[in-house]
Amino acid sequence: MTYFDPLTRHVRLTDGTIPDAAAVQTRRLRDLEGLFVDRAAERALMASDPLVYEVHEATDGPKEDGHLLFSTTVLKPGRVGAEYFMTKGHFHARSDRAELYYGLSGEGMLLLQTPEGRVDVQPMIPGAASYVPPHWGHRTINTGSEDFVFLAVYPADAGYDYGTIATYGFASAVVAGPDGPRVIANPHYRPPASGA
Ligand code: PAN
Ligand code: ZN
Repeated sequence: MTYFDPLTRHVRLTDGTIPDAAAVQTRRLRDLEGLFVDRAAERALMASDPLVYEVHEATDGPKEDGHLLFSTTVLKPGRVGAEYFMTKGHFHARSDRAELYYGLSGEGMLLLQTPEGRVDVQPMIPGAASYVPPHWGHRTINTGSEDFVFLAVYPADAGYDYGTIATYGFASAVVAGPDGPRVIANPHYRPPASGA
């Protein structure tokens, strides 16, 4: 038997960075093209192509059944039209793999959706531990004015299916309303013909 060595990573609570991160993924507006409700506002902002979020991957452990991976997401504050900055959102490639999110700083929302288009929204603040059950697509949204940072822990073989969200979208979007964040219907959402 070969044993994987235990390890510890420091997650900086001040900014969500992991000094010994195995990798840092950067997502700019260009990487989210076509996902925001207000396409004209999206095009206008594309010229400056702002940083939307970073993913700090703690380890590069084996992407195998039985292992866990963990990372932080640092989601910047900002809006495209009235809609808040958000992650691309995905289903897991192995869609029966669950995940845990833990809010570290800032405030946001976790938007979840079944393949048939049933939506759920979980508010996330520091200390909120939110469960993403198997088969739910998930996206996070920064509804505050500072970085929204959370820790994610997930099976190493979960993988990513971005294509389903890119094709159909989420049925809901989160926009700034007069009294704070509002969840609205996404006019671009295309329900899968028979449940993806
Ligand atoms: C998270 C996400 C991270 C970035 O680690 O990957 O928040 O979001 P996108 O992957 O949708 O760009 C996770 O859910 N991992 O499974
Ligand atoms: Zn995930």
